[in-house]
Amino acid sequence: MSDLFRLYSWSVSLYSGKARAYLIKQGIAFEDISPADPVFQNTVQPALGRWIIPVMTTPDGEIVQDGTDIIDWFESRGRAKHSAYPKTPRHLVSSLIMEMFGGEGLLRPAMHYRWNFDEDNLDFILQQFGLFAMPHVPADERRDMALHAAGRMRKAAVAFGVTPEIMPDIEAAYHEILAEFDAHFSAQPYLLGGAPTIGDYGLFASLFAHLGRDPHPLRLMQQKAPMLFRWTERMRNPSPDMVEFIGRNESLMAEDEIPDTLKTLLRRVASDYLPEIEAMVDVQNQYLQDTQISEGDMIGGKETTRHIGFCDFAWRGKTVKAMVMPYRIFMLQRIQDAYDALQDSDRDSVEALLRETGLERILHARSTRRVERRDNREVWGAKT
Ligand SMILES: N[C@@H](CCC(=O)N[C@@H](CS)C(=O)NCC(=O)O)C(=O)O
Repeated sequence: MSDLFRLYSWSVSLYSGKARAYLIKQGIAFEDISPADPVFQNTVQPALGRWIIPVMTTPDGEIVQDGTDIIDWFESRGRAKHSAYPKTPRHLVSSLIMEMFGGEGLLRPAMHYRWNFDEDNLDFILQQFGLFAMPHVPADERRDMALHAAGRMRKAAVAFGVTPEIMPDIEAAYHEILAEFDAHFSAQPYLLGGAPTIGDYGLFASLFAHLGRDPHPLRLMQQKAPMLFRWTERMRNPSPDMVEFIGRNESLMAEDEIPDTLKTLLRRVASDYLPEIEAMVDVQNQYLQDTQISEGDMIGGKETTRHIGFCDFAWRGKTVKAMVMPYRIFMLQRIQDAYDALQDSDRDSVEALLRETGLERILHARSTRRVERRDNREVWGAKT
């Protein structure tokens, strides 16, 4: 048994980046292991009932799947150097909103810029998929197998709503998003000042493995948003890496301040992800009404089913169709739970921020049943 934490992950994997950045920034000793390792195949995967990364195993042999659960494993044991969860109300809620946006709301640009620019990306992606998935197979035999995995992911991109009709909008919106992040990271090293919080880790999911690492979007980011690119470097560096912010210390902004550049990013969540959240909640609530469910039932009936249907929503004057994944409601609940736990005066200050940024409805889009994670799986919780 290893005395280190082991992170089963790949550099090409979106959600792995979130967990890895946390381990790096917290100075936790760990080793990256490929899920092609026999221990993963023989022990970890059977325990989880599905092939999924990232997975962490602890020195005691505990298995923890999910980027957020890996982070919370350390947080709940008081083992974080800089807790990912801010102590003040607006910081906490806005950081959780950006966690959700990074992991779920930016999936369309992430998938589009990975899978629809073959001329720039495909050779690299297939080489990398082959390298990480099949390190034991000779390099010249990996490409065909990698093509098979690529075919699955292209289908997933469509299920996330990346269709030819809306590709021009995905690109136009992403160019705006790049400018907004660049403005923020020109003024702040991290989302809330001098240290990363849960929002930084969530954003790092899509903004690194896909949008900050695949050749086409990497070049775009370097050209259009060099300070965002710098943040992707900073998030992989064990040091605070704030060389351009002379004199900045490692604390969050004082007095629960939300700078204008972050308000702009919150407005972006309101325009680009809130319509989808509301549509997902509606479809999920209808599903819950139509389906016999008991508390503790596994969502989708088995580990490998992660969606319960499709939703339609309006975005930039078009209709987008996307999968409804209860995990996304789990991320939404984290925001709502944080708000619900606040005292009245703190709720007022959060509500004022959400009103100002067009996000107040995020508190009202609620599932009629909780989505919980138990034993590394998503299950239905209690009625709300
Ligand atoms: N909610 C999970 C999502 C993990 C996830 O979707 N991982 C992808 C790789 S980035 C995966 O393993 N997909 C399995 C598959 O494609 O079959 C987390 O945050 O860890």
